[in-house]
Amino acid sequence: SGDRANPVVDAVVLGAGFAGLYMLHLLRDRLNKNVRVFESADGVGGTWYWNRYPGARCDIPSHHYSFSFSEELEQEWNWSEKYAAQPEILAYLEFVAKKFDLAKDITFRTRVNAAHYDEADKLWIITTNQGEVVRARYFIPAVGTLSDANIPEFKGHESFAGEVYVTGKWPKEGVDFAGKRVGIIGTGATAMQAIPLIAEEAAHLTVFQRTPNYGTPLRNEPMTPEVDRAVKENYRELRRQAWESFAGVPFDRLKPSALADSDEERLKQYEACWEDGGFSLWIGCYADTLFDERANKHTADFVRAKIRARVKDPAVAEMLCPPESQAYGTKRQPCETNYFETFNRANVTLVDIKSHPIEEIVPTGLRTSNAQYDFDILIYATGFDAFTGAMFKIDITGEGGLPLKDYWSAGPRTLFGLAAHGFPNMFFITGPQSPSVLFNMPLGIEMHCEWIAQCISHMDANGYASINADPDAEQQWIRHTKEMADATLLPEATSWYLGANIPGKPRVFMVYLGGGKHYKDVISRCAAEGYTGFTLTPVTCDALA
Ligand code: NA7
Repeated sequence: SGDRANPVVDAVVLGAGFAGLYMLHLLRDRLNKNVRVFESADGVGGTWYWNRYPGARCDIPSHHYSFSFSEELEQEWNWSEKYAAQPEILAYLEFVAKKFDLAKDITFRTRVNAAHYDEADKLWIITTNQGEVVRARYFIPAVGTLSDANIPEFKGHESFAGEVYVTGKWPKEGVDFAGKRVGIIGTGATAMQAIPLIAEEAAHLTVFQRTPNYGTPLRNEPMTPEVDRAVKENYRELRRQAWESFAGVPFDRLKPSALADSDEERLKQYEACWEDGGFSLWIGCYADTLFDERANKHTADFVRAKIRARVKDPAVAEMLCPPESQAYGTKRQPCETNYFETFNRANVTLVDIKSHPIEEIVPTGLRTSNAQYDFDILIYATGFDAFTGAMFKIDITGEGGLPLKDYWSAGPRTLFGLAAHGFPNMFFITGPQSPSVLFNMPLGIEMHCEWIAQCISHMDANGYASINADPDAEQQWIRHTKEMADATLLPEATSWYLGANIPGKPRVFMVYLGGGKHYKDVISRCAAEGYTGFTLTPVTCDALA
């Protein structure tokens, strides 16, 4: 059993983003627990610490994309734009950390290398890269769902002589593009935010596109005092509406079916959602968009027509239009500002690397199968090893020394996305098989942190030492998650929801698609019924053993 000389705490939390910060606050300030948080960065913020690339901002209105647990916080903080940019969201999280005095329990610049469950003591033994060992009753890796950057290892990738940047690890001091030739690989949600701004600064920008995307306008605008006041006077009702909605953000135009409307009515509805911006067309337009191929095709045609109208060169417009074989919105809907117009600029070139793949990175740029492109700066906007990437970077072992990586070798296995069988007292936040990234993140994080805190307080009150997910319940949840996904068009896309962006990753749809409201009911009922689907082991068993 573990080294008894090492200090024991109630909980170790990894990460100081939205999730880690709130988990610390709940456990320490509501349950009076002794908590250690480890964070690899030198400050709080998580996603919003690392993603400092130009144009980074949230795609859900900030009034919704924020903590709801403190009315005082809601009233105190003022958003300057409808959709806040990265510096403002980071400042908000720094404000939260200060307001709730969180930093004093966070060890920065420290990465956890290993977390091993010690069955005899029912403790997690956690080892950091600074050589510290901490024993903890509970282990909560709040390491983020999209935090492990995917950097494809093209042949010769280390040979590039210029500057190299990764959007998800952007330097604090920023990047000066003035007078530079820039190459960017990727055209996902991140690239669509960054490309228009980089194009304005750089001498030349070459965009390497493998798959075109159905981007739609974000329509960001400055926050007016009137809107801010109206929200703050009505915040509880707005949050209630958010919880009633599918994805944790309310849309008031949603109609049941695109197929029930006439062509004229449908176009009117699409135009209205297009004008609303954000995710309105994706999840706030017709409820069958992501369920019915015919309904989906109507939206896809609408967006393609918009792209053609915005891009002057018809050949470039066609390259930017996703083909009919690619359903609309089955990959994450990117929200953009002047993305398509950017390709009308004389200093921007679009290169199709589906037809002519990148063969090699060379000191002066890169070579595709039919041409060479030279630049001074290379940017990888190539996404993340989502859901499991960051977790697998840590050597996590459960009962019997089983590595999490092995237990999940064919895809994540969880009960409610909150826990995995054989890994007692370990909890995930917005983990795989929960609504996760298809739900308003701060609210989803609050839901999970509150469930975990309630569970721990239940265990304390009833004298339990450990909680473990039952294999049967877990299997049932995996099956249910798959059924919910299979009812939609989403598993057909080669998306990171499915792990399809990472070579060799098992293709399993990793998000629970039953909707946030239903999901919350399910996990609340589980708690109310004394944690059905979990085995709780009393403290007394330890003493007898
Ligand atoms: P995404 O959506 O995964 O986009 C990554 C982009 O990089 C996408 O266009 C990919 O093309 C491209 N990519 C990835 N690997 C390669 C290789 N090997 N060669 C060429 N092109 C490649 O990541 P984002 O960061 O944009 O967005 C992630 C989420 O973060 C976002 O949805 C928000 O929720 C926040 P592909 O489409 O795979 O052909």
